[in-house]
Amino acid sequence: MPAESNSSVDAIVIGAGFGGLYAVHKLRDELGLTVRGFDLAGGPGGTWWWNRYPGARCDIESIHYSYSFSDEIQREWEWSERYPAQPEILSYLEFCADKLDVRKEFTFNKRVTSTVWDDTDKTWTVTTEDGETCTARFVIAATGNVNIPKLGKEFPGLEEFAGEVYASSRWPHEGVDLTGKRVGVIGTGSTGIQIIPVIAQQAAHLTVFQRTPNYAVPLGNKPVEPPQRRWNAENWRELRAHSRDRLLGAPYENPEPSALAVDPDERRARFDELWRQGGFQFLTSSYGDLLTDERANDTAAEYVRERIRETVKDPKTAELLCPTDHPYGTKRPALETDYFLTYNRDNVELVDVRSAPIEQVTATSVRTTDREYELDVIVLATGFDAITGSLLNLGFVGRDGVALADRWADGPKTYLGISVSGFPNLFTITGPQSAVALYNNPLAIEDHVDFAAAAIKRVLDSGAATIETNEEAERAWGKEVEGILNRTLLPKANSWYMGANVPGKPRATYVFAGGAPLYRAMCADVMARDFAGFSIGDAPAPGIPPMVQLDPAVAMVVGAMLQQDMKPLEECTLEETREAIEGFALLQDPIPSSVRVVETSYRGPADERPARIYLPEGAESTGSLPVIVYFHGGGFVAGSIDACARPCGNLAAELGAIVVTPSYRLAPEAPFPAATDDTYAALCWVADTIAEHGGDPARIVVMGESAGGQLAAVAAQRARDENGPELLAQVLLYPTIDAEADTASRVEYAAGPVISADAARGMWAGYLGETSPASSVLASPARAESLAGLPPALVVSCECDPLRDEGEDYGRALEAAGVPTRVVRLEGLVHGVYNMSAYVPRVAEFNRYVAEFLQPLTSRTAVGV
Ligand code: N01
Repeated sequence: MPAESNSSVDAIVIGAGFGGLYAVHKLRDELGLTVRGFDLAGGPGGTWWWNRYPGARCDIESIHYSYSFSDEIQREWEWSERYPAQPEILSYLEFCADKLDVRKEFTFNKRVTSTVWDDTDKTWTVTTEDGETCTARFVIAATGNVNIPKLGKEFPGLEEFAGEVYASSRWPHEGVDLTGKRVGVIGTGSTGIQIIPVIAQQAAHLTVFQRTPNYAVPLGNKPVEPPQRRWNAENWRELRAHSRDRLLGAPYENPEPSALAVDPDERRARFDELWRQGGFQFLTSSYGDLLTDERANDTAAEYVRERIRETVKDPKTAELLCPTDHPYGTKRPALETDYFLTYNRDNVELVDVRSAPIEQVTATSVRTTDREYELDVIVLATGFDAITGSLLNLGFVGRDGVALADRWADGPKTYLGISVSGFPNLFTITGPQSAVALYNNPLAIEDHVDFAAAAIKRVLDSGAATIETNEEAERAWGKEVEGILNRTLLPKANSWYMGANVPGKPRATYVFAGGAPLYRAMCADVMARDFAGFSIGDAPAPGIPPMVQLDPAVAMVVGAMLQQDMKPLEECTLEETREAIEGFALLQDPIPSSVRVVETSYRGPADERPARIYLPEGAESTGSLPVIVYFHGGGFVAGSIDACARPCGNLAAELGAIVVTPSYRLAPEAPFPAATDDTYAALCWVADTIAEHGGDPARIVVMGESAGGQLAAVAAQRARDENGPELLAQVLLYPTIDAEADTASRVEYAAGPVISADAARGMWAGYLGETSPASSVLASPARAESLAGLPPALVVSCECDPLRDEGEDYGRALEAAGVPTRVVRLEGLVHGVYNMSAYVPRVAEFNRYVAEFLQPLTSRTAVGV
């Protein structure tokens, strides 16, 4: 299409890389919109059009680093190498552009200089450097994250240099002959690590100016042989299955949980194996705590350093190449081919510009504070004004004349990394605060374009003119993303992830570090709730969805669960459910060594049942300690005294109380009312015998978690009604109270996370069987004739829990009946979280509330009031 100087279309797409090409196809061919595209490059390819430096290559396997949306493209394109080089990726994108027939919508060699919103017409106007304008209702900014190069502004005198200066990302298309030349490369990031070995082979002499040494793991590149190519073409579906369910968006094997949980020999063998294999798997498939635990990270960091020392002959150079100032993986992990070996060449010299910084470039040299290096060529591999740079370069001015540069003066503010309040109908593909840095880009891009297209369709179908997020959603997202980032070690590096590589750029939250599956689940939750957090036209935005409200530590646990291919509980068999509930033990802090554990048993109505007593330090000698009888959760069909051992041990230590956990018969083998009969019998047994262990039978508290909370509530009622033990209090942690509860939280959090409303219903059905009445007070204690005279109650609920409201309602009903009651809701937490203490620091709040609640009760009784 010939470019018109003033045109109007439905949507403008800026950028013709993976994002822009797919966006034009999607909007034009699936939504039927008119679309124009602009790109400063001379053709399609995005970053792969610009980055033509020697050695430029992708470090995610070709089969994974490619589009997944088109069967035809997948079948027809054959990759020649495990990791594709730049020319091959560029050819691939040109092939895709032709296949999709999208080139004709793009105007190339066009620099967009401003993108301005008109709130009267509800349109954007894009203006290019040569004065052309184009208006459209929607703009898709698909400008990538690393395309505004720093270009040496930090080196005084660079413009005076009489030799040649090349920026890696602006490499001349015709190539550069460096034969016989003295070349200096500044920068040892991913680009430097690729370009240095190639230049070293050509140049007479190569000086590498290194400010920060970088970890690099072997790439392990090799050709894809013809039989494999044929197999790939036929089996790409299998090859790509699970990609989106893994941290990086590539189907790499899941890691072992912790580098610290295995012995050093086993760990070394694992690192050796992954080192030999090459690729990102060294990070993603070794140990799951490398990016969250510094001690775990040290094991990998030290391994890499050892390999550097082994490879580089000169010990001084080797030491200079060993990174020590940041944990492994906290800068974008680099992958190398002969990088460290290159320093064994006679024509290569490494200069440490951390200890002696570059102070001046002269006509013939680079001068550091301690020496001058004569050069013919300077190569800048110094990185980019990443993530926000390319967007700010488009001159965005939104509603009320507010410039994006001003809104983001302190760092980016976005919702999902795809939308900005005050900038309606704008979608930033893999924008700031999206999963950009840790998500295989072609797939991340497809997800974002699909999201944008769905949002546009929603607007068009509604007849409204705009879709726009708001500041509340941005704040919630910013808090979530920052919280997740701070749970990782990434802030420990001065990287482009942190905005720390460009002088003057604010250090802020630029990346979503929770990985692809969590990010996708959050976006899916937004979509499933009719674009929650977005206003469509003048309609008020639906509230922030649960996944975006999660406590960041919980979000990380949920993200890890999503990577395990775990079935939702409602789809599990009984055995799978039981296995899943026992698995929570992996998420718990160990029992403090001060707590003594006594294995015992009690006589239940049907059989002799195991029980466990946790004695805090000095219990037997002190005598007369308060006693907590704790019933485990598990939906009446799962759970055990093993699964709750660690929380109970900690409870005993933190409260200085004796904790007793009786086992009880599980449904469906032993249906209702077996569990309540057992637990009530256990309570009576404790009252009769606990004095032998130093417990005070006059100060017994019943407590339970989830279904155990229901059993505790029922036990309290039975103790009242059947002349049972006098209880000091009842503590109900997010209890399920009524099989047939019809509450708002069962609707709002119907899909969980962690437990869904359907899973809860399934467990109740398993407990009650076909015939038992849900209305029996032994099943639904809220239906008791009277709640008066029950022991004081503490109900702790979790905000993002389908069962939240029934527990809170029960608490309010107790209070109305005159029972001293406290109801506490923990924001951002989920069902089952009491069992995640090793990963969720806020679990400590539960025991703090319990201690606070029980303290006056226990001390009053102790003094005989
Ligand atoms: O840029 P970088 P990059 N004085 O910012 C140094 C993608 N990519 O182009 O660490 C002296 O990582 C700087 O030193 P320091 C990939 O996402 C992918 O290498 O700031 N030195 C650092 O060593 C990657 O992360 C692929 O102390 C200065 C280097 O320059 C992203 O692009 C290949 C300096 C910059 O490293 C960017 O990588 C290539 C100064 N004033 C790139 N300023 C693959 O797919 C900067 N440096 C394989």
